[in-house]
Amino acid sequence: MRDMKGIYTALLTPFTAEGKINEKELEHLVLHNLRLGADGFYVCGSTAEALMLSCEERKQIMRIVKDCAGNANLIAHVGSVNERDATALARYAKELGYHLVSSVAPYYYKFTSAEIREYYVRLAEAASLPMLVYHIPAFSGVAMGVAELGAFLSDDRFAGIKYTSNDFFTLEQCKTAFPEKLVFNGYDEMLLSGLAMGADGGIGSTYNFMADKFVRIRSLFGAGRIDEARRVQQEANRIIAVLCRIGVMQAEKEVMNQLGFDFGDCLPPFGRVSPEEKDLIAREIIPYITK
Ligand code: MN9
Repeated sequence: MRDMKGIYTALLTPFTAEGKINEKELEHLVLHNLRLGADGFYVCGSTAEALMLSCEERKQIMRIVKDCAGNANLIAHVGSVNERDATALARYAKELGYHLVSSVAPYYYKFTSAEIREYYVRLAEAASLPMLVYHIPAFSGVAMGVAELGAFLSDDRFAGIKYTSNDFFTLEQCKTAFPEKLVFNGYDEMLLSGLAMGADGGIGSTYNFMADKFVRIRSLFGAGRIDEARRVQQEANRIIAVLCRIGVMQAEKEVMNQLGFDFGDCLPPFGRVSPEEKDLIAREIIPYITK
């Protein structure tokens, strides 16, 4: 079985001025992240604005990344409250040769636990790929505890969880009960905490431009050099605190633009970054990033 542990960049989506996916810049981003040491890519997740894209656009992104990612580990987020789209995307991920599929829980309508479970099982079966449950209660509004997450982990069709929550007790309980399953930490600012409680790696949006810091945190942690790992986490967190003040995804795109990429803006209804915020990024973030 392929080793899927590690540091995964949740890729941003660069757009042209006309609002089309900028293929060239997406390739550039993937290659840049391979240079920074990322082990793999989480494709079409929240960070990619995927829930605001059409099925065709999501397929286009999946294709571009597959074509330039070499031997990196690839996870396709296929989730949608439109299960027919999610199913088509899951099949497409398999066809392209992705290693895992992932999905946010179906949201908005307050589906029951049984409905959510059946959604996941149908998707995993449609893809014939192991499923990584994307647990992000703050965004999805779907709360899942040890019982619900454990029900997935005990099933062979499920590879593990992308765990975007700061409830590290639940993370630990899941990993301890199912040590052979993958658990990825989802909040970049708490990677070290997640690793300490048993996570196998992380998937994050700020990795787009500082994957090297997270690779370093993971390897220092693995070597038992906790004080040094914490210092790198502190460096990353100084940057993340600024992103949070501005709006994480809009600010991340501006960081890419200031690094010389051409990422455009987030899609509306996301707002634009103001001139003052651009200055803040230039002063407080850019000097601390590997070019
Ligand atoms: O999944 C990302 N989550 C969201 C990962 O974007 C909702 C994180 O990388 C956060 O953006 C990051 C900043 O809070 O930790």
